[in-house]
Amino acid sequence: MQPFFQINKISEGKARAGILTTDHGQIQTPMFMPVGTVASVKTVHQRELKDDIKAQIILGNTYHLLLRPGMDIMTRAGGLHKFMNWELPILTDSGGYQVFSLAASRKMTEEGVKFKSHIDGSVQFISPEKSMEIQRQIGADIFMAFDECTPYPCEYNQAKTSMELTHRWLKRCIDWCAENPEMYGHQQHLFPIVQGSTYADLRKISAEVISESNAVGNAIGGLSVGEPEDEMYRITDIVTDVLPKEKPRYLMGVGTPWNILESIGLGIDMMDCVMPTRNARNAMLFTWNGVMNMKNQKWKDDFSPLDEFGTSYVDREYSKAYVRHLFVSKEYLAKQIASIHNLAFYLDLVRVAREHILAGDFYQWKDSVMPALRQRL
Ligand code: PRF
Repeated sequence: MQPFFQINKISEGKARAGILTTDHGQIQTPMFMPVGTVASVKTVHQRELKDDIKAQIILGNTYHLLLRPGMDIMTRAGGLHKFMNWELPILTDSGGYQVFSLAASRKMTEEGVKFKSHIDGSVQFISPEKSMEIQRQIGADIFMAFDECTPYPCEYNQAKTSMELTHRWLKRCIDWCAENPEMYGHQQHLFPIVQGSTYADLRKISAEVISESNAVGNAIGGLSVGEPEDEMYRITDIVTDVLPKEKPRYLMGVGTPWNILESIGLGIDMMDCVMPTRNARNAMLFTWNGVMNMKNQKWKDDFSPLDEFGTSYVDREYSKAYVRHLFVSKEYLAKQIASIHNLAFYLDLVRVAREHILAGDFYQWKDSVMPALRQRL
């Protein structure tokens, strides 16, 4: 039987290329995971995601799916794979992070988080056990422990108290999972989450506690929440030094194309972010040559392909002038084309990174492409 994670190559530094195996298929790492919060990657069809963008796994959110459509519909549909007709792997986030960023009001106790729905104001409650139950009902291949993500900046004592709560919640998550079987006949893998804000000692402790839980993969939370990029890299480096080398490491909610390459260089295998889709809807396109604002006047009569180095059909079939016109005219198609482009670019970015890890020249290659990626076009 295939192991859950197999490393093909560790480069001269910390970057690794591997293969993750789930019951819904394999994922080549390093991997970027498009975010499909409410059972939809905004503006992009499942068919395009799979065949054109070549996404190997997508993300769903416990918080959103609990509020709508709710777990009665979800379980009657037979889980999220069937509900949205996506037969490849799915990862779900546990809900806590979204409660803190979206709910109308919330109150946290040792037991869990009580909050008001941002949709209809109804009072809801998520505990570690409840989060596990919902994620079982969604049926994700990989699901996340229920954690608390500290804001930035965060006082040391608050970061420590919060991290300890996350560790106690992890134990409750593991206990619940041990007593409650999977629902749909495929395996579901729990990833615990390292917290500890920007404090090196807390991060080391958290990475040790999380490693001791002996999960098949581990995640790093609490980063990309407003801290300077150097801080994010410093903490990621500290944590990947502690987390077991033979298991996949998932950096949650990261990031820009350059964040992605730096994180891969620090030993990260999986990432997700709303940036490629959210920024696409705001006319921001990422390319190997830099960042384009498609509303800019300068594209008005530029009839060259949207992205001459892009891998998606939209890059070849539409011109910059046309896509600018669609944005200026507030056409839905603008958002769709831009989202397909950005996701295809992110997937291409990690695919090429993987090739360079395998070829043994990842760091040299990364340093050579970095300046162009960050450029404003
Ligand atoms: N925890 C969880 N989900 C997350 C985060 C976290 O800390 C982040 C932080 N960037 C994004 N998504 N559960």
